Amino acid sequence: MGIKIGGQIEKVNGKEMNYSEFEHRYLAKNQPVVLSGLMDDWRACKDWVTKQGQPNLHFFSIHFGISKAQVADCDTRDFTDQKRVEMSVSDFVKHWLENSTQENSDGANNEANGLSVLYLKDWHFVKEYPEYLAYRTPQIFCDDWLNLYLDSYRMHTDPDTYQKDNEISCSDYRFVYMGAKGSWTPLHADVFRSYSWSANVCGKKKWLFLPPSQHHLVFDRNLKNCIYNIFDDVSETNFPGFKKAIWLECTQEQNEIIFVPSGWYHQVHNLEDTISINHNWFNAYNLSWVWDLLLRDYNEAKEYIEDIKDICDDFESLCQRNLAANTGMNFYDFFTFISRFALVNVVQLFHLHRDNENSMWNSTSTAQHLVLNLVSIRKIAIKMKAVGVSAADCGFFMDLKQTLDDPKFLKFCTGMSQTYGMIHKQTKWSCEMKKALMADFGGYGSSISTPEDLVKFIDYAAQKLGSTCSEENILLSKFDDA
Ligand SMILES: O=C(O)CCC(=O)C(=O)O
Repeated sequence: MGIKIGGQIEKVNGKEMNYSEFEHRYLAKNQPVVLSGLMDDWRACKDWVTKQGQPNLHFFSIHFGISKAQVADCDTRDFTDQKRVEMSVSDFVKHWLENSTQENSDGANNEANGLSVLYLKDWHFVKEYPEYLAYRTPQIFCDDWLNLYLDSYRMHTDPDTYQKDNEISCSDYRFVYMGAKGSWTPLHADVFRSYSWSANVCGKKKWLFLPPSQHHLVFDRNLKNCIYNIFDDVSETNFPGFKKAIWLECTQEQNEIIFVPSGWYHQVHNLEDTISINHNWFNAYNLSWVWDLLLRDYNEAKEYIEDIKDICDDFESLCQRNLAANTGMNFYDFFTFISRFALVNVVQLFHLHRDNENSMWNSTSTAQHLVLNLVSIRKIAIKMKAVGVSAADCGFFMDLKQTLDDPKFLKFCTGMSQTYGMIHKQTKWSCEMKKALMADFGGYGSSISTPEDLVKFIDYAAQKLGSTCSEENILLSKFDDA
């Protein structure tokens, strides 16, 4: 039985789309879209593609051959994913070329010649080659809290389990994917329920999408196991809802970028030899989904080890450690993340206020964006408070003065300011702002270690800004709406 296709993903000219249009039509509505015209000046599109439009595999071997990356064997399942091994890029290219020579000479497909289809995935190319500048993230995808944060901080620091490997694998969520025709990615929703965008530098992909409202249809009765391959002969007994699922489909051509909304399940097939670049990210619009997922994973991790609770000295720490190992962050990491983001947004708002003499500063698109961010962080802090999260348990507290003095935080501020400067074409933050901010917050004696502290801090900042506005205080009124 085939799957039911309910429609195609919309395709639009990305050159005609500004940030605010993308935000309202796709980001806020969590809808997929394919965009053309956003890769015209990418170096990757020249260097990585031959004149005949094929992946320039020799270029990869010569320039990046020594890099190591994850390679999936598309013919071998390993739990919910494909079996993965680490391989050098040059060995991967060698395998690819051997495979294609064999196919050409005997006309046999890979199944017949016994060679696996390999798919190089999750290669942290930007981290490894920051000077090479293979591409520029399109402006509409720039409000990326995940990668911005990881440019200055680590998501999770656990001295017990710290490993060099971990450092690179959790360093960012900007990847290169390379695979021959026939390589594919099983059904999944993205890490942290993040958004992703994926750009086809070369080749063609087929995408199948299922909106979050239909998730339950690809899970078993206990909502534990998800279907691996929707084109398999899926058991109706195990997955009774599957036949009711209605999929959206898309064939993504070379030089097109697809926006994958938060929490949408998708399966992807390379219809030709393909190279793509993809980023995962989240921001104010899907932050609450990230928290919901973390909470669900925490409850699952806890349930899993419930029977050792009585003999365990510090059961809660163990749950948080398991959560970080399985999901990539735990409650404290996430709380640290949103606390630093709250401060960076407050810094930018105060800067905007001081930089703009006129009283209209608070109606600029930048101010509204920063307020939206703070409102969403505040909402999450309230949810975290209900669960009783306290980062003090893991030794984290954010002292305002110390944080503003920390070079990592200053790098974070600069990155944020550059990004928002680009999105809203606004002036950038300068380090001088730090002194001014200290004057504004000199009287704020408390540090932040609980969600309650964080809510108080955001409210304090809102009040302070509100007192400088002659008309209605936008910050406070947005919080009232929330
Ligand atoms: O291109 C692929 O094979 C998978 C990409 C993907 O799942 C994503 O970008 O979210």
